[in-house]
Amino acid sequence: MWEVPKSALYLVAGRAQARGRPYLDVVAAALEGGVDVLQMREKGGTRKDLLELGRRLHDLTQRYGIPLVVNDDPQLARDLGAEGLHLGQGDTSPEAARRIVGERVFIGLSTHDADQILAARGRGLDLIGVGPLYPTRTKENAEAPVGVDLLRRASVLAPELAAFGIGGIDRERARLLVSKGCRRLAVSSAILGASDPFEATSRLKEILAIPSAQ
Ligand code: TZP
Ligand code: MG
Repeated sequence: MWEVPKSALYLVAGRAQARGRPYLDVVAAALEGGVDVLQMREKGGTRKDLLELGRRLHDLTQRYGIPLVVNDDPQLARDLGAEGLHLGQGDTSPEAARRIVGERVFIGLSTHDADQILAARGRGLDLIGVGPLYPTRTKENAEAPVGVDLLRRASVLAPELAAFGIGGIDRERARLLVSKGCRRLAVSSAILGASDPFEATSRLKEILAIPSAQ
């Protein structure tokens, strides 16, 4: 099982976000820039198509020695031999997903308020996403922004779960989050939408390495 680093850059990646550029090249540039964990997040596609894409992404993540997380679909995670699975509040329950993927896969859950963070405890989960912290255009029908304080509170509400802030995080907001001691950040457009995804990733990693005042 992946041990989540105290400081980690989590890339949530979907083909729709590569702005017409070759998707795998964009992801490879991000991995070269230092992404610590990659999530495959596709909201459509046939089984065959998703398996093919997943295998390519898994080849890439293995080359860089980082985990691949599959969004929404425990069976796909299992078929790909992915290291992680990520669930939303409306997806398969963590317990049912655990029965499908087995013990060696880490499972994350999206949370949007304090009650959901508390309810995530004791369900065999390893990490949570907390957000959207800021407005985002990447997720369709995204919830209202939850604010940074909820991410900070997550470490008190559910200390055993690694909490990643997500949603609308750009370079400037990453700096702010790090200054508040938040070093597990998940981004999508800040990297995939950047004109130079390698540089965008490297800069975010530099920010995560800045010592915080607190
Ligand atoms: N869940 C909450 S916000 C979000 C997801 C998948 C999208 C994050 O993308 P971006 O581009 O970093 O706002
Ligand atoms: Mg989902």
